Amino acid sequence: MAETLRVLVTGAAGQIGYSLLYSIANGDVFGKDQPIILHLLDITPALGALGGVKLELEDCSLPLLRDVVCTDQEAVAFKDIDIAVLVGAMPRKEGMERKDLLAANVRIFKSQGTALETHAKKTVKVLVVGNPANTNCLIASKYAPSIPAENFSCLTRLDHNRAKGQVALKTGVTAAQVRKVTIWGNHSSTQFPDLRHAEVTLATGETKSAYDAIQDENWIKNTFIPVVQKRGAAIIAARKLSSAMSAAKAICDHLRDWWFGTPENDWVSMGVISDGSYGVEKGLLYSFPVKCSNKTWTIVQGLEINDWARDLMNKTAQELVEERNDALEACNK
Ligand code: NAX
Repeated sequence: MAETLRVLVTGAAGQIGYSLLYSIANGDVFGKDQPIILHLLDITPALGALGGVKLELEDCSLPLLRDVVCTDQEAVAFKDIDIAVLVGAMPRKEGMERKDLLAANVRIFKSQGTALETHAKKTVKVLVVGNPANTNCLIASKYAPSIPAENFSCLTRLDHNRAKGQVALKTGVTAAQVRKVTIWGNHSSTQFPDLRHAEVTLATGETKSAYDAIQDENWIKNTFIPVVQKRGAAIIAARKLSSAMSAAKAICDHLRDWWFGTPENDWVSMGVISDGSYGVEKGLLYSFPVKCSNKTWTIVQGLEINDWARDLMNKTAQELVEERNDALEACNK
């Protein structure tokens, strides 16, 4: 059996935490022979609910789960962890602007970046989910300078999965038959869900480009893109709560692919530190198409970018530059 992994989930008493913890503890993410110790962090008023989550985890009778540490102390939560899933944040409510969220969350991620630096293993892999995810991730990384920036990523896999789901519905196939979709940029409504390199294997067994399979460029530009961009808001409007089940599934997909690698003929979207690829400012935390192997991601290179795509990629980059600048200003206050 492998050495026990210490996996931290913050905001563990929240709705994403509730949907996520079973899958991690059940071996659905790091493998069925990987023992796990869960570190669950939440704020003090949520400790009662968190205790209830621990009781339920015990009642799941999971063979891989070795211990569950519940705490409101970062020093305990971040101690010797191998994986950090930073979910805890103030969630976006109906009508709330992302900017309102920024200042409140910068404080949280500055503190948690510092806790990573001080207490976590230097090999820790960090996935930031709490919004604004890209910028929170950048801030956490900034305050953990001895941990490689490549060990930080933010979740755009939910957007990626949403894009696959929409194409699958449109073309009458399953999501598994849709490959190579890309989410560029920010996990926000400026993101660019890109089908220009995507492929669909039709029911006949024939593989076509997504554009040829869909045969409706107008739908791609005027329905598909806004639907994916605004899906989070549509779910809040319908549920009066933000996505949780699909978010938890996307977190598992992101972590599993980072850990075990992406399939040969596909890629995934992850928010990662830009190395300047595709003209995206170096150091920006931007969602790219990536392939993973040996627990390392690499940005897919050589995709053709036309003027239309460039414009959309720049727009979302610009929003990230503004968020970053506002966040850095808030850090110094
Ligand atoms: P909930 O409000 O249900 O849960 C958040 C939990 O975080 C609460 O238990 C709260 O007490 C805790 N928390 C707050 N501050 C904390 C801190 N400083 N340390 C530890 N815990 C803290 O929200 P939920 O629906 O679970 O969403 C969590 C976050 O995920 C939100 O920021 C949300 O916007 C974000 N999302 C990000 C997505 C992505 O794709 N990147 C998609 C889903 C989701 O909307």
